[in-house]
Amino acid sequence: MSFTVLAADPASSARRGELVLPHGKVETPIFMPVGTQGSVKTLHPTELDLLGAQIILGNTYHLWLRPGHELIKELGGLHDFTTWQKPILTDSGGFQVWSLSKLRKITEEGVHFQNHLDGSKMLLTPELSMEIQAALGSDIAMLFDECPPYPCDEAYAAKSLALTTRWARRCKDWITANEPRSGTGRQHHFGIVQGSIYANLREQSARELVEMDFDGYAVGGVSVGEPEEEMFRAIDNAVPFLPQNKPRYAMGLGTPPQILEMIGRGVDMFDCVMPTRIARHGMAVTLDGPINIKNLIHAKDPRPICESAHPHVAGFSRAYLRHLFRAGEILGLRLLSFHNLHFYLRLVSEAREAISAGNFLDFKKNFIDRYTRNS
Ligand code: PRF
Repeated sequence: MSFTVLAADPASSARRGELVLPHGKVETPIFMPVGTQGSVKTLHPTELDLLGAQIILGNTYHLWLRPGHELIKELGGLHDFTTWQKPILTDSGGFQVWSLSKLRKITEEGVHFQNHLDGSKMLLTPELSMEIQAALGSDIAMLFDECPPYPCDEAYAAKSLALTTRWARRCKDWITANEPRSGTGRQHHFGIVQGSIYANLREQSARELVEMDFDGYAVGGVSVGEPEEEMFRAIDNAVPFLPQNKPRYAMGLGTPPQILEMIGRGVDMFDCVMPTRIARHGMAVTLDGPINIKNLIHAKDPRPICESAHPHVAGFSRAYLRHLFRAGEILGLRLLSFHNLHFYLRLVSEAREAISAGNFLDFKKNFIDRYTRNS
């Protein structure tokens, strides 16, 4: 078994675990920094190590279009290409086609779209997505799914889910035919539960994927514009039908409080562009909630960005960080990206400790109370 539950919180569904992958172990709950193009924006891989990042995310869609999975494979796979030698998870591409390219069309075969780089017509299928991810050599490859929009009526959600399930079957067939390796050294594959806001569809999706037997299960189609309660409900409607002994991953979330809420609901893995994206706009997460470092109130502030900041950032005053942003200095983007990722990685690390200590719900409440006090 690649996944072991090491401790379970008696008062919630939170659990602490360990996932063994070809490029190393991952402690869960874990946050995965996003490196869409094979780079976590502005950061050096040694800095990711320094932050304690254990696994990062890459995107099939972007790396397929540029520089191409064959070139990456020729140069030793995504790990050697980027020099990041710890685990990598790749998303399957369908979701990114949907959010980035124009003129998209879904058929039984796959997703037809116009390449956003050169305008050419392309087709991404379940089999091709698996082939690209195998060539990239990621530790975890995601199945090819359709993420329905929000809002979405039940008839559309059911039709979309039926297609996602047929695509999952095609992915499974491709894996069975093409992945001869076994054990923890092989590429792992995660199914993606869809079904929008409909409890019956979420249950059906989870059951069908579990029946096909994957290494882990993600909940997709969340954080697509729905109210937060709907997002929590979607997780609650899927998790009870997922096996205890496999990792669970909520795709594309969230704020620090949302991540703790999800951990309390039994989710083990997270990814989100938010910490690095907002950093480039001068936003920093702190124990007292998010702040905009460009704001005038920080102009003469000698304090560090956050009392929990990493030593590499804690020595800089808020006034200096504000100056860097106002002067357009790249160091500002780098320092806030580093800080925000440190904040997220520290959050999940503290959550793991709290689960082991049996006080996860207290930890969650104290964190969220302080984080949201000023909002
Ligand atoms: N499917 C895939 N990737 C995703 C999502 C999804 O539903 C989401 C939704 N939050 C983010 N990334 N394949």
